[in-house]
Amino acid sequence: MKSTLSRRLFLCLAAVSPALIADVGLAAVRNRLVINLNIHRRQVIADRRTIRISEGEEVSINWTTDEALELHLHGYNIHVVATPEHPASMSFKAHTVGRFPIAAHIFKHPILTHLEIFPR
Ligand SMILES: [Cu+2]
Repeated sequence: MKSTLSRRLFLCLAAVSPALIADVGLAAVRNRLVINLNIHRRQVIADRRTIRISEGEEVSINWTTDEALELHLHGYNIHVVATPEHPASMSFKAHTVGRFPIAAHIFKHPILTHLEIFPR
């Protein structure tokens, strides 16, 4: 289990820009899982459509986007507004297991990705 998390953190590190590596490094020391996601043309640019984490993890989902969007993590009911100039972050503890959509609050309410939180 622990090695899976380390691997995920490494993959995360490998995917981010140099400017963000310091943040991720700092976050790793504090035992926080940092997930960086980029939205381009209303789609998340990622190799997987679903984010999988474990119950109890401290998580930050950092968003960059090519247009201003209000983002909504359903279930946890976290809203943030991200713009091209101002990335946004959702930080929370994964206290509740389940599958939660993250959607953009624009016409048709498109689901960008799902967050799956598994029991420990
Ligand atoms: Cu919503």
